[in-house]
Amino acid sequence: MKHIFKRALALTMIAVLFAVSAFAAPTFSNVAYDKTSGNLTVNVDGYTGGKDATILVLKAGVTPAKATNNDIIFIDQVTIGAGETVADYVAPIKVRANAVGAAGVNVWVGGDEITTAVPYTKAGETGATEISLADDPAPSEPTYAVEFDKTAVYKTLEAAKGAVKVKKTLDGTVSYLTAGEFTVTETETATNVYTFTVKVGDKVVGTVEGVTITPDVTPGGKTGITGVVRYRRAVGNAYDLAPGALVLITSGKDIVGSAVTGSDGKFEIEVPAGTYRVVVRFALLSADKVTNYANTIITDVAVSDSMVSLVTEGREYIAIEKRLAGDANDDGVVNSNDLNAVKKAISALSK
Ligand SMILES: [Ca+2]
Repeated sequence: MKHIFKRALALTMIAVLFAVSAFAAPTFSNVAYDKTSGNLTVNVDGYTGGKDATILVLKAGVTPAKATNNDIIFIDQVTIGAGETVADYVAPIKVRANAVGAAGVNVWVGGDEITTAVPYTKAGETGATEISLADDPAPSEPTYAVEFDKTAVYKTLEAAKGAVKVKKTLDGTVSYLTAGEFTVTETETATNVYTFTVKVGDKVVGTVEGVTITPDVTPGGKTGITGVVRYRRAVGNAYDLAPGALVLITSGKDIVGSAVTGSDGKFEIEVPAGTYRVVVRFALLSADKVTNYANTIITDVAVSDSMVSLVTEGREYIAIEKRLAGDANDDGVVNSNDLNAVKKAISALSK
């Protein structure tokens, strides 16, 4: 049979419930308090079927022998079913605990097989374990500190952003966040100078001002075309440095840049980003002759954010080829245009 004791009767019942002779004490298999529902779940195992089992929930620190009416939060008795060994309780203790001002409770069990009330003791503890009814304390808020070495040289923005560290301090424990645990966004305040904003989630945890990037190629610096010009020797397939070659950079019909190669065959012409045609003209000079070479024309040369080192396809320099017999218009190829040019010249002469 099951008894639900009114508190008015409880005090007198306690003495009775816990005063019977018994066998080996059953053990707690589960004690759990759900703060949301206010229910305390208690499962006790090891009873004998047909015996009565009792639960007593008291204000923390109070023993059954010393309990007063206001110390009793919950009391119940169940009869263990035939062949069963378990007593299960769900005790709605929240309202009563609030009413008597209990911030925590102890759970005691008794019954036919327990001579003296047995408290619930958490593994590893001694005595009655208090079950706190209070809400969990608010978790400690970590603090963050952004660290960045401004004395180091950063060649790229990404390298600088990757050097940002975020130190986390939580309850006195210091650790560093991993790269995925924070974000770094940048604002460019001057050329190659940035302010970093560091966030953990949506929260700004720090900024770093005056982050300077020192790239190998200075953005905003020179853009254009550079190269070394070589001409094919009269005999064989070797190419010699071509000094005094005229290099023209054209955009459409306009010449946008020009240079003459030095004795090392090099030239460097600054032009803004764009796509260009490069025309290289060369004449080999000796003490008593001038030998014209064919024009080298390289089209669709793209310049974006740096100096483009221009070469003839398959070579490490710009090749100047011999002038072809029959190349009347000096464009490096012999075709019907040359024939027409010659015809036109002859025609003009004959008039
Ligand atoms: Ca031609």
